[in-house]
Amino acid sequence: MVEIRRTLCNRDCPDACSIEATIDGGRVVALRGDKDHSVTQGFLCFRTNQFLRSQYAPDRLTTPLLRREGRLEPVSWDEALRFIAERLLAIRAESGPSAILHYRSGGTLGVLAAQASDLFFEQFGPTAVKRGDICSGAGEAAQEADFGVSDSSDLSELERARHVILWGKNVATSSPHTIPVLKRAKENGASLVMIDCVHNRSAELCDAFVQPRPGGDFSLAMAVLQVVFEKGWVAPDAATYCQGLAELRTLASRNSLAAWCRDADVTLEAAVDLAQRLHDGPTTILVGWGMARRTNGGAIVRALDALAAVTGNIGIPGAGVSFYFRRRRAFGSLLRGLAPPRTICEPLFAQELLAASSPEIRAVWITAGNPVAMLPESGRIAEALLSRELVVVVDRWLSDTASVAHVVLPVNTLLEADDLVGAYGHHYLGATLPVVPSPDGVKSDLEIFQALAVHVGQHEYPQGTARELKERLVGQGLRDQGVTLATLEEKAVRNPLAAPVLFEGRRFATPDAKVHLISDGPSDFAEGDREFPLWLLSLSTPKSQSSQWAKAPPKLLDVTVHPSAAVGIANGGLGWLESRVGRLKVTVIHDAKQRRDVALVPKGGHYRDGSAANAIIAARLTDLGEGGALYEERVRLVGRDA
Ligand SMILES: Nc1nc2c(c(=O)[nH]1)N[C@H]1C(S)=C(S)[C@@H](COP(=O)(O)OP(=O)(O)OC[C@H]3O[C@@H](n4cnc5c(=O)[nH]c(N)nc54)[C@H](O)[C@@H]3O)O[C@H]1N2
Ligand SMILES: Nc1nc2c(c(=O)[nH]1)N[C@H]1C(S)=C(S)[C@@H](COP(=O)(O)OP(=O)(O)OC[C@H]3O[C@@H](n4cnc5c(=O)[nH]c(N)nc54)[C@H](O)[C@@H]3O)O[C@H]1N2
Ligand SMILES: [Mo]
Repeated sequence: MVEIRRTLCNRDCPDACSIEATIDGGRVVALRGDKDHSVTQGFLCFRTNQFLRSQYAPDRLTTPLLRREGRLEPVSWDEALRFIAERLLAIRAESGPSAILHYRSGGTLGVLAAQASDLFFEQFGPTAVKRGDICSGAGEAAQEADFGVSDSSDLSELERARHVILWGKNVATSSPHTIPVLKRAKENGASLVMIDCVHNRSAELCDAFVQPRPGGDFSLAMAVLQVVFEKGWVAPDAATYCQGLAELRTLASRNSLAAWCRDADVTLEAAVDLAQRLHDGPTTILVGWGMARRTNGGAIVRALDALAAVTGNIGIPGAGVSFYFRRRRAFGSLLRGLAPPRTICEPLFAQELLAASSPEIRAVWITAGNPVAMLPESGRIAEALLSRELVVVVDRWLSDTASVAHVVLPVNTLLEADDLVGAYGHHYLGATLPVVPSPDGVKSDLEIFQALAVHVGQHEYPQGTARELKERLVGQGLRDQGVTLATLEEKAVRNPLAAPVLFEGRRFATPDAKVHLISDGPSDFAEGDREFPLWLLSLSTPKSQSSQWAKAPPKLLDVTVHPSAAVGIANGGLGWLESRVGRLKVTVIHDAKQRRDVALVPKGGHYRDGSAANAIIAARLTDLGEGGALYEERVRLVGRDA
């Protein structure tokens, strides 16, 4: 019998789509976007359209693996869990819980899966956990400093904008469900501008395109601010809701307009044009996550916040500066919130893990993440993990990280998840419901910890069903608004706790309710690097979700450069991409629309294939929020025979 079942996508993506799965004879045979979900609008992205390949991949793990004499071999759950329990208990007894690190990343945005894992390690210790955020650390910290909170108005508010600026944000790849909203905004008369150091497919949607140098956005924003101040385009009441206006003006006057523009590598006209747009009417700046992954990423986002605030583009319909949607705040917590005894900075994972002493970190539990491929200095991460006594990885496939584990535990997929999700690109919340049961031998994150809790004698760990725990996670705030678990299971619901227009009345979440404008910034202009002249940008590709590829990942990394930066290597030819950290063999693609100082590669290549960009990227921090400055590496191309 053919049946349609609905669930939400739990991938690390802003869109959190509602999926309609067609089930035939107990097997999912087709996936489609839900027409009734106001953001999904009946279509799915390429990688989720292709997800059945992963769901039914021949190499999907359906039994725990245990390393014996160097090789990972299938074992029973009982044996795997007994092995883990014995070691975790011994390590805790001998060295204390800070010798155990729990690392969780974004494999699922399910609130229950995340808390099931966090709760186990809070109760078991609390143990060491990660600190900072490889993905969005700088941007979130920037917005928290400025506004007290990082959140957004409704996505549909874009339809009321006069101008929308995609600032370092590639909606065509990373949040395709924003595109229909942008198209409606255009129909309503809005103009779209893209500011990106890369020419990408989102440019096709836009009326204007500015292509600054990587990281030149701070200087560009200062140039625009200078124009705004000089033309008297500061909102008349800005002083009533902004703190630090005079200091901001001094900062923007630190250099001449020409000098700021030269550093950003944009024309003066481009800066004036942006200032005019911000003055012209409600303008929303959509700030991409990628742009903040640089050493001055926090200052850049703070400068964009300031631009929006002083021009009055905040707290009114159609305006704002959107970086993130607070996807978790409607949900409750199963945790007590105990402080961890130790933290390991995520972007500096290898170096902090290796340096930790008294006690050393002896065991690492990795869930919903593939740090060997996705964190910088892949080689050192593999080395750091290989030198631990116990590494457990919970995943559905043998990722680069699972390959170096002592134990691998097979977990369910997004089509089998029983959870709750919010989105970081809109305000809809909903429940995921298994459209098919997990294959025999596979457990959910919750079931894994429930079983392990029994083995280690952690009696306080909740042993109820997923549904019972989901009931607990639907917070009182939601229930007061009439939203229950049953409502969320029925269909995705707009979070009633989120205001349609953020900061309406221009009251902010800072202690004095004002915007705290940036008053200082990076003082150095970018310097060229003669030896390594290209900035390496490792960017999202439609073909994968980070290291999870819809089809087999490329064995050789494709690097896209301007023809004049190809050092004589023909289009389609082979070469080496070298950084100060290492080198990778690559296929060179020419693209005359790109800047001459960038090298573009897809993120998420596999370390074991020699296609992980992170193998040649050094671990560096952003200026704020302990984010990863992943896009700061300088590289060079060299010919094949070099
Ligand atoms: N298909 C697909 N979609 C994804 C993902 C995926 O792996 N694949 N990943 C998901 C994840 S984890 C996240 S965090 C989100 C966001 O995913 P991100 O990959 O962060 O995407 P964007 O926000 O579009 O930001 C990237 C854009 O910033 C630009 N950029 C980089 N540096 C600079 C700069 O210095 N200046 C300017 N002006 N632009 C710059 C890049 O050229 C690019 O267009 O998307 C999610 N969506
Ligand atoms: N060079 C470079 N590096 C980057 C980036 C970049 O742009 N350039 N982007 C960064 C960004 S934005 C991010 S968010 C990180 C992402 O880094 P990761 O979160 O490590 O990314 P994934 O490769 O998607 O790894 C998630 C893993 O979780 C597994 N998984 C899926 N569902 C479940 C589940 O229900 N339970 C469990 N336990 N596991 C599950 C998947 O199979 C996958 O192996 O990478 C960062 N790294
Ligand atoms: Mo991310």
